[in-house]
Amino acid sequence: MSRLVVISNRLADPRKPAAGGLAVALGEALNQTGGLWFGWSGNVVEGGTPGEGELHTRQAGAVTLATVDLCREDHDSYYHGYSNSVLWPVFHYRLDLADFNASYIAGYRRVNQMFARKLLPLLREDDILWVHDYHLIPLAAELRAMGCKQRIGFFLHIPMPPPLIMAAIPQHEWLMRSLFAYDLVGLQSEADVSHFTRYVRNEGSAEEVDAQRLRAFGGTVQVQAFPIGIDVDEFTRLTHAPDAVETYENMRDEYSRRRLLLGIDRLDYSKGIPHRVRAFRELLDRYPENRDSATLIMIASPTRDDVNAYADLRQELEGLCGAVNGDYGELDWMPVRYIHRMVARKRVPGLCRAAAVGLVTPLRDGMNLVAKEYVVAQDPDDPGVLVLSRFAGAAEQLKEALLVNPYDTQGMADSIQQALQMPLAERQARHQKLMARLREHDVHWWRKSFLNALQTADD
Ligand code: ADQ
Repeated sequence: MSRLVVISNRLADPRKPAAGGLAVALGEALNQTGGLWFGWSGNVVEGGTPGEGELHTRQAGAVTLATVDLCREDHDSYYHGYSNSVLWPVFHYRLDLADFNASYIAGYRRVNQMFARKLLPLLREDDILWVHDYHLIPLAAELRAMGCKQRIGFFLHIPMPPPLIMAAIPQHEWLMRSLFAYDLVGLQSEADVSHFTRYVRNEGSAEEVDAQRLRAFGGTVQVQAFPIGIDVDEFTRLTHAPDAVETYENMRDEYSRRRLLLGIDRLDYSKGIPHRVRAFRELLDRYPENRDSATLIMIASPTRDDVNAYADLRQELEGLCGAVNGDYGELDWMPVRYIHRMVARKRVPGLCRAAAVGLVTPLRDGMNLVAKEYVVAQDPDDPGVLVLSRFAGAAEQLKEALLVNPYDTQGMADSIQQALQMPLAERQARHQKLMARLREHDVHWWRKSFLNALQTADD
């Protein structure tokens, strides 16, 4: 069996459950093959030399973790700059929030080149490489330029935008051409695959070699959707573990007279959090029977606080929540509880299980794992209802959720009301179908199908 080498911007110790399902799933494959995980150490060195960074290696069981430091200039242009102020907003269709500062691209290229240079001597001839996410799009091209012949796959965790939106990035052609240095490009959904295909047909005069392979920009690449799943068994175990049960019971007792609606996200503008509060306000307005009862709990963890768009979002959200509480609240009922914090992973299933409605309403999302976690945490005998944005990648799979358009405040309020009123038999039937699909396409299925496709790509 080939050794697996995973490359991602950040690493997690796969032995620690707090690392989350993805790290554990990748860790499992890395463990089986005595693999290598490579990425940024998380250290930022003040005054260091651009394009240079110290390499650190350590063992985590059978897995070698190799990480590189970044100097301040590289960190600011590669990570904050090109990755999170150009690629993240544009790939989420937010051209209005993109900052096309011309200096960022040099840092992005420099760090990808440095990663390639540091990684190359660590590689063995029959390794198989799996690169993750938008920070590292040109990594394979850099490795190939240095003579790397191993199979390399890429998985994009965020959406692939439609061609005309992609074209707003000054370096769009270079980015897309870079993807042709991979043997396999994995995307989250069929919609993403169709955006990719349309782009290369229009801009790269692509020819279809077969159903999954495209020839363009002087290369051939296999492109497929691999919707990422969660570790259903592990999340079920977590749901029945003492911390989650305690959280569930506390919530149930504390809110015994209320119906709970829950949102858990990183506080990111792609997640549609203010839109959710507006729809909740509309619910209280249009369906007054929910007053003094429906309570929206929103847990939004801090993320990239030093980027302006995030500070604006926080302010907007605080204003909206305050206004709903001020206008509708009673002495003994606060309609919205907004908590700007991360909750411990082991408590997440308990929160999900206590909520009659799970609100997952991103404006755009590659997949959205919270939607899947909410479903798995439910009591099959009395499950809650998932209200899911049609713009989340997960909507392609989770058809039995109530699919909503987060821009349509009234429509979303109506769907939340439908969820709150849904009869038990319908909730059970929908939940069963959703669970069957989540089990079939869990994170292990995702990892295995990607790696099988990579192993056989181009044969
Ligand atoms: P994210 O944008 O981070 O991931 P998501 O898929 O929702 O989004 O995963 C978030 C994870 O963090 C979930 O496991 C969730 O439980 C946890 N989490 C989020 N907020 C939390 C909070 N406040 N407290 C505790 N835990 C919290 C990117 C893409 C997604 C894609 C994933 C995986 O943006 O579209 O689904 O990668 O590919």
